[in-house]
Amino acid sequence: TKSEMDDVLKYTRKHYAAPNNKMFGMAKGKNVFVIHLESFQQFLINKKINGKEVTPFLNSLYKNKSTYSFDNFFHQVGQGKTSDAENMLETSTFGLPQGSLFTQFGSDNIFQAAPAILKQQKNYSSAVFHGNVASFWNRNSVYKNMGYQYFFDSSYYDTSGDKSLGYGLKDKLLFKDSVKYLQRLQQPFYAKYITVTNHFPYTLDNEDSKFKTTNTGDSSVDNYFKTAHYLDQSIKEFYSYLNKVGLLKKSIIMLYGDHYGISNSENPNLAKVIGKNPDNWNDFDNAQLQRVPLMFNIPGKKGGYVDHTYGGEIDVLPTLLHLLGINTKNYVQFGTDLFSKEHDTIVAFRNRDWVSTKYTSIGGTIYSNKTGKELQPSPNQRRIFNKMQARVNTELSFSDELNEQNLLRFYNPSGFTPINPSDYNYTNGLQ
Ligand code: GP9
Ligand code: MN
Repeated sequence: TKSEMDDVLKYTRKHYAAPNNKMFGMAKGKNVFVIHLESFQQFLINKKINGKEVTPFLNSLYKNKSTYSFDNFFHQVGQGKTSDAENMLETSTFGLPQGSLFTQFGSDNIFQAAPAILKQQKNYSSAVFHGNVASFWNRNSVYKNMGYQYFFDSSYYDTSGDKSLGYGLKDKLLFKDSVKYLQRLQQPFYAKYITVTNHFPYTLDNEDSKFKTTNTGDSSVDNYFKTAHYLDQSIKEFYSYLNKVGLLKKSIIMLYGDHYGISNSENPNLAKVIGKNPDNWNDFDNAQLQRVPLMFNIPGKKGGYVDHTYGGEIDVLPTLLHLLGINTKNYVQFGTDLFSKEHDTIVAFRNRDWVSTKYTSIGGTIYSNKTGKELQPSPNQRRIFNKMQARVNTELSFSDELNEQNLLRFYNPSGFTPINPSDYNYTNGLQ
């Protein structure tokens, strides 16, 4: 109902974090590339195997002065995996406690999503490039409701023979074969690339990755480094194209890992490779491995650095919009700008566990981030942790209420026109 919507609004307005003046508008008017690094975890960054960097190109971006990188950034997906990550990044609302929001509500819900906001505020065009079929995760419906103008799914590329693997067109080919569509997008544009090759079970033809990997005996772990290396090369090739045609300096490129690639049950096999002890491996160790990269690369800028702020996928949209010089106050968003002094540093996982700057809470057990050891909280500490837990619960429940009841139909901020999905017909895209 309308009054439920009002309660959500009361919460998000109070939780809102004002932009940081130093960062607001830094990428104003630029094209936006969102590069979705499939199953890519933070430990890959700067990792060497047999003396060789796994992802040399991303490493160079990570530490480049033109990049704002985060090293305490966590994925927050649930069962909707990639689609949950997409939902958080496009709408700054959480995925669902069970299942995928894209699948369950994506066809009918009203969204205040990035493509619509960018179109209406700054006349951006928008497109998704992805090597899998359009119906996967119900994307063909969801994207229309989000206001995506174009969706270049696998039907737009030659995916025959060994050009594609499990989840679709190989990444190098996706980047390469997309440019004929990209070239024709009206600028400024918001273009999202969803890669697929670095996806479980991490199979790849030998000629595609010559990377000499680990020998742990766990085939996921060993092959993960090979496909991650391939993904890195594909980004490098795309960058060299963007540079050649002059798009690079007119753009902000945001790169992020959507979720873990190595599951909790395999983490002990990974432990030694990343310099950790596999004995007594526990829930705290698993939680720490849910870090994924987030980088805002703004070619031409010089103030970039590695930011240690704690945050998660829910925080990306307000951060990006503020970089583009767009106010977010009127939208319903659960995340807060990572650069804001008022940023909320408690990172909620979908199951209500959480990580904060000093403590990690798993199933009600509190660990110290510094020692990795379980805490025996004093009554006073207990009160503080209970409060933090309550904040996490509130945030998740309001997001669920909003999405499960499609409450945005009761709230139309000024300057926002709800999307009419029938305005979009991807089968007649730019083909
Ligand atoms: C496929 C892809 C994979 O289109 O995006 O999704 P995931 O299995 O990671 O959720
Ligand atoms: Mn994924």
